[in-house]
Amino acid sequence: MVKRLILVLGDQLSETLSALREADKATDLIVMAEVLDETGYVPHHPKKIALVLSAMRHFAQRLQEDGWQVAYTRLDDPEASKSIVGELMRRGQAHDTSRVIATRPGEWRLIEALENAPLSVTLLPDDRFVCSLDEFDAWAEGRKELRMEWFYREMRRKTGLMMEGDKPAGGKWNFDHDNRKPASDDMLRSRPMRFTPDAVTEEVLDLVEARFSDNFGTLRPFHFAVTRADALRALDHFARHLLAGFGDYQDAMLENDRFLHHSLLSAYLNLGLLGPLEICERIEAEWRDGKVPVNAAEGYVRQVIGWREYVRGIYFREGPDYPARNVLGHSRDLPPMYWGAQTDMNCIAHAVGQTRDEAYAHHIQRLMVTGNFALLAGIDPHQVHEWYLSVYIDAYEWVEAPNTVGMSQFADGGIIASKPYVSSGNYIARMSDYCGGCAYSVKDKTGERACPFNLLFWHFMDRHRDRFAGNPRMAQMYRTWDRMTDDRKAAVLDGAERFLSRMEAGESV
Ligand code: FAD
Ligand code: DLZ
Ligand code: SF4
Repeated sequence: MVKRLILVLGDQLSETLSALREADKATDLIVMAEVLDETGYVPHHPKKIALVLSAMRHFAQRLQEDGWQVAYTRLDDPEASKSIVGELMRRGQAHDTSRVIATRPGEWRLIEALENAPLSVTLLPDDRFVCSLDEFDAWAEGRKELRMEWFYREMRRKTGLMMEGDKPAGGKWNFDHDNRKPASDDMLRSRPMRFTPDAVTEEVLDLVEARFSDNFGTLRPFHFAVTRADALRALDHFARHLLAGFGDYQDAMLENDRFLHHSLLSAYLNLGLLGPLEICERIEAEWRDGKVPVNAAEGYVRQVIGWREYVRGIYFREGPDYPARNVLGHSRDLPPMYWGAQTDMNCIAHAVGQTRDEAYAHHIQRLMVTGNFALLAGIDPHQVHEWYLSVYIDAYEWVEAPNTVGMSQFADGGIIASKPYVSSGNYIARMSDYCGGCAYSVKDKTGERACPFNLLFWHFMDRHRDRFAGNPRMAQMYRTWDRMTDDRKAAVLDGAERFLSRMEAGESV
């Protein structure tokens, strides 16, 4: 007889999951379900759906081999209902129980669905993070500003990572200043590790091809790891071959190198195949063994125990309305070029084209190309949020929404970012080789060929003057704007308006 149902969601594929630790192999039934509500709440990239479903199937197989009873629902099961709660009710009726143990999901939508289900659901904390939500709230309480840097230092002290006694390794908490080098094409640079799909993955790929071919994104070739063992291989490969250059080239972008020194581990971390501490311990070991410089190891550890934990704390602290925020009142529709339509902007074409092919773009592409453009052009941040949630292999709301709505679009009014991440084309020209092959000229500040980022940057600054003029970090920019002649200002603003009108009219820009 089954006593309780143990829910394991698609991004909870960790053997140490709190719900599994609570479960009893002899009497409890694990419920895992591929359901339409989860595959369809946004039009996920086909690679993302394939990754989640294949990793779920492999994880279920492993649990069964380990002696667990698992009720697994496949997407094409004719008996299946379309939601997680529907599947729990169906399994509960079949086994005459309404008791459910679950680890708290990473999205308010599902938390609310479980809390309101006509079942007796116990939600356990998701403790696959360095910082619990209570600990984050205690850190945040009473602070005027929730700056990541202060939070990150707490996490360094707490974990002892990259510490020498009570001092930060190398004498500085943050080596970001060293991490802004542009990269050049290097034929000898290693590539991220690729995995050949096994029979389980091939079956999932056929299913995704049959059902989700209308979604934006290329399904094959598919080379992601779908098991913990392979994810650990990917970590090892990154640590040995790519980590050393991570710091220096973290912000660089190249047309012909989509991955540079990035790890591509976010998908595995967010699914639960890898844990944040084991990754950081491995990274730290490379530095302690003298194999990588301190700026590389510190830079990497900061992203994982700093940014990743911090954005999660903000998402849950701010509540379910966070993804709907729009303090700048932006309302333009996301233009079709985000879904692959033709654009003359080479940087956007590359960032979007790579996103279509790989379900991946690195942080600076997300922040300073697609994110920067959306913010400058005044796109509705909710549409921007749904785009990021759809198209990236690692996108789950708890991590995507604070990055998009907060960091990238400033739609939360500055909880995450102390100033908006906006720049003219100069930044992209400095950090990438995109501008050389562009129909626009990054050197032109006005006129027909002027880079749209140059025009829109000042349009943004001008239209949000009331909000930002008092921000000391933006004062220099306003002084530059104020020094321009009225004619020049008018030429910039007219150029920006003409560009936005053409874009709104559906013209290719
Ligand atoms: P690397 O560059 O190798 O970085 C190492 C690890 O640090 C990543 O694997 C990731 O786990 C962590 N990390 C780095 N930056 C962040 C960050 N800002 N927030 C959280 N974790 C971070 N990351 C996601 O995991 N899911 C998302 O849906 C997501 N959406 C984003 C949307 C926008 C608009 C922006 C600007 C950033 C977003 N990020 C998101 C953060 C970051 O871009 C990705 O974590 C990173 O690009 C993943 O690639 P990687 O594993 O090669 O990372
Ligand atoms: C992303 C995703 C997808 C595509 N499909 C499933 C699924 O069929 N079943 C499931 O349990 N989880 C899936 N997921 C992950 C969930 O959407 C994720 O658990 C929530 O967004 C909370 O983070
Ligand atoms: Fe992008 Fe402007 Fe450079 Fe073209 S010129 S690639 S639009 S930054």
